[in-house]
Amino acid sequence: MRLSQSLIPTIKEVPSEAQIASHRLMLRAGLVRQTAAGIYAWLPAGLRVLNNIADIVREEQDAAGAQEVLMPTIQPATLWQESGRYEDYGKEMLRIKDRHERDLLFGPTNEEMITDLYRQSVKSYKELPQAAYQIQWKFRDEVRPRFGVMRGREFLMKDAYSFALDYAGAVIIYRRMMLAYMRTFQRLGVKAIPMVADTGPIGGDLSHEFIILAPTGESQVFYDAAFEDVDYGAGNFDIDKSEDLERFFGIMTGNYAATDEKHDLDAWGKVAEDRRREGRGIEVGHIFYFGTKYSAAMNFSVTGPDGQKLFPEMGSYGIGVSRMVGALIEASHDEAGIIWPDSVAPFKVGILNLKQGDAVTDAMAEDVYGKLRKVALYDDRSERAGVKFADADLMGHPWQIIIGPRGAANGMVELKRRATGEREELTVEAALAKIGLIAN
Ligand code: 5CA
Repeated sequence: MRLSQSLIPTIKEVPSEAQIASHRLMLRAGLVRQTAAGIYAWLPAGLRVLNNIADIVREEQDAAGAQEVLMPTIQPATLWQESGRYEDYGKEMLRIKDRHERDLLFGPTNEEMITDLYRQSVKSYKELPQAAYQIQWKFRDEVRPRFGVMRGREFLMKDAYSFALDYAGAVIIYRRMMLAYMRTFQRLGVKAIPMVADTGPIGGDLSHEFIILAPTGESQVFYDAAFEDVDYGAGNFDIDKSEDLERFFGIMTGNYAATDEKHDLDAWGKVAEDRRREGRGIEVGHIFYFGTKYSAAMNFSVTGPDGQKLFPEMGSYGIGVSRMVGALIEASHDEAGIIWPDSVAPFKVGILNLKQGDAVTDAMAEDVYGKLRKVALYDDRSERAGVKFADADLMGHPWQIIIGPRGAANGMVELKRRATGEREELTVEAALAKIGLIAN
């Protein structure tokens, strides 16, 4: 994209309404704009990040055997009356009436709807186990939306739901999902730790939340060093082998990890001193096993092998996709701006034309842009070099190709790596080869 013709409104001033780094940087880098309290519009650069995260989440959900669906954001109240949650959910639920005075709501989560969809079509034990997921907007009328997209009212969630025939089957899916989550976070370039959690309004008796480590996170976390060097990749764990899942789950649950609310000093004291780690973290995911809570309440049963009636054992699994954008920034930024992990960056490369209007510089910059059209943001504005340097650092492109008149005259560009600040002078070909984009 050409920055001169893009809706990427960077700002130099620090927005006064933003209390945390990621909120400030998302506004300053032109990723989002607030349209009402806790409700945000995603501008082109922000949307690219959101989509990149969603793509990684999707690939790992597919690999875990879940199938993608898309349910509506608006739900009939009758479904929630069946489960008994319509009254329980309280003021966080946005309730709507249509022109026929029918009660609707903007979904805060989808346990009831997915149970209804399965109830309509799945009748036999032979069709289970199954898992389905969607990446869809949710609305929760939070009393105090804050920290930008981290605690919004409208937010994008990946929510998955599973149906198994018995407890043992449900546990296998729960573990697969946990492994899929750890793989997702690894690919997103962040360290995440699963912790035993309360189940809240979703209910159930087994639950973990996933905290990613970020120095500015909202909760204090205590964990064993064992979490630091696990490789969650397919080379280490086969997601389709139950013995691998068991080994994985053993590492995740056999080592100490807790947020400050659940911190247990006795148990912590038993962790070897050189293995104790402390930090700050942000909750980005939450998974639940709740047995037959919804299937029984909503009368969804299948016929078992002996003709008996079985209520499927269910679980649900959430990742805050839009919160993840803020959380990644909390985990990876400096004084100058965002430092995107390569896997989610909106643009892999920023091309900085330091002398817009100079024939030789323009020609070279246009040539480089021509080669990198899909992955680059070309700063072709008639701005001072200083403004372009500052904005490129603010926007956090992993690589910058800096093109000035002196270098251009000799066929050279400067290549800068955002994360380390390293710069070197190279030919265009060498720069592209180094970034790994020569084939694009
Ligand atoms: N039904 C379950 C799992 S599908 C569920 O709703 N779980 S949840 O309430 O824990 O939400 C899942 C994830 O959504 C959270 O871990 C968090 O990352 C994200 N989330 C929840 N509330 C908000 C919010 N107000 N703003 C942004 N993200 C949120």
